[in-house]
Amino acid sequence: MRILKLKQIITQNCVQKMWILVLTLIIYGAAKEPVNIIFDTDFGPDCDDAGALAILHRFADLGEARILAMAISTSNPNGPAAIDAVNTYYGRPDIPIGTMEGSWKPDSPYTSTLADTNRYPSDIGHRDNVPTAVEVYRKALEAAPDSSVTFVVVGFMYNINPLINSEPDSISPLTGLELIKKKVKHYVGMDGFYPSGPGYNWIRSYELPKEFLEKWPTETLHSGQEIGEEIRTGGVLSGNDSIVNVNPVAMAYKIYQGAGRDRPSYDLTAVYLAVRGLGDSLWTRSEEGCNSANLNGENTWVPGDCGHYYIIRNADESVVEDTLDALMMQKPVPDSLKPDFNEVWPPLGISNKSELSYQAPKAVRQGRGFSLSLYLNNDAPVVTKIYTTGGSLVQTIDSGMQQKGMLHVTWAGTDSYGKIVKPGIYFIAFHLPDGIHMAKVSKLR
Ligand SMILES: [Ca+2]
Ligand SMILES: [Ca+2]
Repeated sequence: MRILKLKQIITQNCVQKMWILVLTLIIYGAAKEPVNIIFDTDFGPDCDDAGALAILHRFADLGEARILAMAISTSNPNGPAAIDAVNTYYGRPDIPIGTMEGSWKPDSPYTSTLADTNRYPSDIGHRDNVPTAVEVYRKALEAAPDSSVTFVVVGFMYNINPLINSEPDSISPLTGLELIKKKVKHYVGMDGFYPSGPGYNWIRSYELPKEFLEKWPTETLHSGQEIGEEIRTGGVLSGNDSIVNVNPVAMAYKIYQGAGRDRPSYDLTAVYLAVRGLGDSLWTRSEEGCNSANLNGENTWVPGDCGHYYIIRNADESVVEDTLDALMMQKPVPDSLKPDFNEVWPPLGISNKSELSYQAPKAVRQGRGFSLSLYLNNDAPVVTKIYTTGGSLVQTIDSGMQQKGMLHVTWAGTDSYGKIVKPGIYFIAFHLPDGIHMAKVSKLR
């Protein structure tokens, strides 16, 4: 997947009018139903949580994820505000944020800088202003469609066990465990060490992982400490001061690890897997097993029928690093071009093309329409369909069988009756054998 923002401002004094066109093109590799995400993070003791949050927003910008809520599993007084600063940077300032109850690891080298509103906008302030994680999660689960939520946990277990054990309240007549059974589809954790050993997040959660593994009712996927350790990312983001000055994630990496220096990608892998799953060739998973933990938080995985799986890396580490860095490096998509999940979408296929195998398309203004160039990795029949934002089909262009290489598709900016369409946003869907690749074109007058 790749984003290409192409801003062409073309001023033309001609007989009729002056046109200024701003074209923004987003190519999606995976135009499928977005994954509903609840993100639980210890944001502060390491900077990879910030990188993971950046990737989550990037997936939301691509229409692959819908972020329901998040909470912090430490008592860091600036933690919620630092998270809000990242959410605000990405244009999602109102995502509900909760905090753990009690006291645990209140310090961080970077959260006070991110929470400084003179540097990065946010509107939360001290952690005393935010609700508990349990309240935020119960509300988010209650509002979500049944069996639709993926829980991503990349920190300690100080919010998850309290959620499991929560009692019915004014938010829901269900217990926490009943709510999870009803609403959660999947659990992805960056937690232990696989197949067995001590993983930092779990040994610092002491007795809680044991209870969690005994009670949690859905299938679980575990990205162990050994997975993220080998994958180093973030340096490309923090090495550029013009990025650091506006992007709080880049600042977190700069303060924590030093400008231009990579950090292991523990939490990034969990977010990546939660949204994209195992569809691409980067990872595979273990056979089904039973994961258990002792009272020190050390886990042991053995083959069995408990629905617990752990991750095994398939691709070379440099491929995974480039994929994650590419996601982190993308700028936020402007509000006007964010995916609108209320839109009626045409049925879309699924593509699992990797981020890097896809070559960026080009768009150039041509008369009142557009010439779109797309690189084909193989010979393929190509049908291009243009939709309104409401999902109505505007025009179908059948290009027939095309040879491998650069393909040029011209859309004259007309509907199927030859009538010029109004300025506005249009979706262009390239139907290829490996899926449907979406482009979004914005034409402003
Ligand atoms: Ca906010
Ligand atoms: Ca973490």
